[in-house]
Amino acid sequence: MAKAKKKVPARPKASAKPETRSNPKVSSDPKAGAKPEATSNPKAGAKPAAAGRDPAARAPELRELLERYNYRYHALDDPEVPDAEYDRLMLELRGIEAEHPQLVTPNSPTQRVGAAPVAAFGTVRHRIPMLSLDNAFSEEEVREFDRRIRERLEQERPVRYAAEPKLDGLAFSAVYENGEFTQGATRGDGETGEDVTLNLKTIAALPLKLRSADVPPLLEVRGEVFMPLAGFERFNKQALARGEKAYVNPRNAAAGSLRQLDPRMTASRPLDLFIYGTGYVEGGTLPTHHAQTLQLLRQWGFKICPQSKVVESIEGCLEYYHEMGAARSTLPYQIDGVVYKVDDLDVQRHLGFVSRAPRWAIAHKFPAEEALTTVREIEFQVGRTGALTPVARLEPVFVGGVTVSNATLHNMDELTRKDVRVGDTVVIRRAGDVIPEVVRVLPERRPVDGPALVELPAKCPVCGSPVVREGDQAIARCTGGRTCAAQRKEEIKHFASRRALDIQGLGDKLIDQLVERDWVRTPADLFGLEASRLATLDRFGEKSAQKLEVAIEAAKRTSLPRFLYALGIRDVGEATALGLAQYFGTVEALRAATAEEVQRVPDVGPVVARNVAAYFGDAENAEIVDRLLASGITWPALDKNAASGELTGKTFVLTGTLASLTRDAAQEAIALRGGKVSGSVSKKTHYVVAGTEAGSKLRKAEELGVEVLDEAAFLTLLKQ
Ligand code: IWH
Repeated sequence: MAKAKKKVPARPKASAKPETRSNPKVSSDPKAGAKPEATSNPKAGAKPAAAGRDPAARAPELRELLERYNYRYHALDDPEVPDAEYDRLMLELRGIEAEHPQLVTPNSPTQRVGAAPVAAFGTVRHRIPMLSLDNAFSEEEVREFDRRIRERLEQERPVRYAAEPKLDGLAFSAVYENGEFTQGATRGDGETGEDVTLNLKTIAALPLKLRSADVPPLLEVRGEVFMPLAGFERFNKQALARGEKAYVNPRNAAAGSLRQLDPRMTASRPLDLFIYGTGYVEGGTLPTHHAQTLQLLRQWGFKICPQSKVVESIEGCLEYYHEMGAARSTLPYQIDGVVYKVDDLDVQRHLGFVSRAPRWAIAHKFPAEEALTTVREIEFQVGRTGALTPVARLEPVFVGGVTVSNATLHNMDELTRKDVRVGDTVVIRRAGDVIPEVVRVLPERRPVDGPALVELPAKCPVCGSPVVREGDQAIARCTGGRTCAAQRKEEIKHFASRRALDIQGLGDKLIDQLVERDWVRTPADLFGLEASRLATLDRFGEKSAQKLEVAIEAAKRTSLPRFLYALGIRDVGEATALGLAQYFGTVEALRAATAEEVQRVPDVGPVVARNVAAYFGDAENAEIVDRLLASGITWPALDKNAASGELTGKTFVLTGTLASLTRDAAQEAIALRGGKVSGSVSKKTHYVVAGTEAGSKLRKAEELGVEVLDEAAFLTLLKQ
């Protein structure tokens, strides 16, 4: 999975004005910063400027260092020196070049700042046309693609593919002559593109000089320029603040930024790029397979997408599609699908092209995440804590792979800001498993004489209790508490949910019925339900009733953190529940604690502490907790093994499948001992726990020399 990239929003130009500079996190990144040897390296030179040194000798030395650090930072994602050191060397080189203009070289790292504007772009004829890919929108289409290939090859055995994400950006070509970047172009119509050499030069991820003496004398690479999401959001915010227009999506932002006539404008945009292949090449020899070529390009200095991967068959492609689909929302950039390419380049050549697309590659698109529909109604939903959420009831629309008929409007402030009204045509977004939301209204499609904006109801639409909005908070709440059926239902849904008591088979519809019949008023009532009674529910047989009774019984064995989380105390999420459990060790100790005492728990602030104390201080809650405990809910005592914190400060990355425990259970076990689980492997990772079918994370761990634990070793570590 993708890492939450620490430097995605980076303004990597060392020349950039300070206010446009990167996320300050970057500079404080201990990975980059905690390397004292980097600054004591005599070559890197802790000395101020090159006083007394021969500038003609110092300049190339500085360029080499800067190129190397730039490569480590961008292409390898593994900075060697702190940003400040990089900046210092850049300033030194800039100083020398200002004093001795004859020493400036066209591809000096200082030359990325952006040249003078041009009147128009020249055109570049691509020596090999830049084609587009065929799209597949379903598994069947992908299997059909593979079947056609094997038919043409008269081959039964599976085809090996190179798979990679399809970035939502702009395709470009970059030509290197004798290892020096000489020309860059957009794809254009595929035959000719625009000469954007000076603009591409401002993108720090593009090497200006390749890091090997034996690159082909003429080498064209191709890739995608894109604007990472963090940079896109930041840029749009700044544009709006200046009274300028925001870009509608990262793709347009990348295209608009690369096609600026003033390269200094391009330089000021947070662009990034990946190289995904070669174009025209003269001299030298390249590997026989696509994935090998990418590895070589990375060694030469190019930035290759870290998610690219080789799979052994079309099944592997489909698995990759699902993996990337799941990772999509966590990636630092927008992707609209994945691409599969036959890995063997001879086979690619043999397969050739049909009209304008290769037979050996296909783009497998993700379902569109945005769609247009109309608002039928706007209603208010009441949540577990009484919060009223405005919800748009929609003309059903297929988006993000499912049919959506409701979308959240979050709260009154959002509703007012977006000005969503009944009858409006709206953009709906459903990204991954996130609740669908109304993104915006198309004002030009608003019906004349449509209704006014809905107002916050004064009374709860479910129970009629007064609705209050505390202070200037965005959230309005029903004051009914457990007298409100909606709050009762939601409390029980939360209690039974997967990350709480995880009562198998107790779904939302069933809970609605149980509450409506008043068989269940509070979570404690769940443990008095008998199969004979459950069997009389709508669409519920003897068998499912039996099963549910067993599941409810089984859910009594839990852990203290889960139990505390399940209670649904306001603002107590899983992390807080864990902290409370570790600090107090028993529910009795926690119940007896005052707000001041609760606040001593790490990361618990005064508001949460007050909520916790207030929860247990409430007579009805106290009775519920008593009844829950009396019904036999238990958890292993938090002895030394469980909450001893022996993994404090240790970071784990989980990859692959473990046979004896789920990912959640592994994560819980680590957290209970004070460790942390992270999504991506870096030098800071202490252990990578590798189950079966571990993929790129395992490779990365091996590359970085991070300790890898198999399942047995991991379990041993937990038992220590
Ligand atoms: C001040 N960066 O582009 C400043 N650490 O080796 C300078 C440089 C950078 C930032 C801020 C974010 C980014 C860092 C390195 C190399 C290239 C580069 C580095």
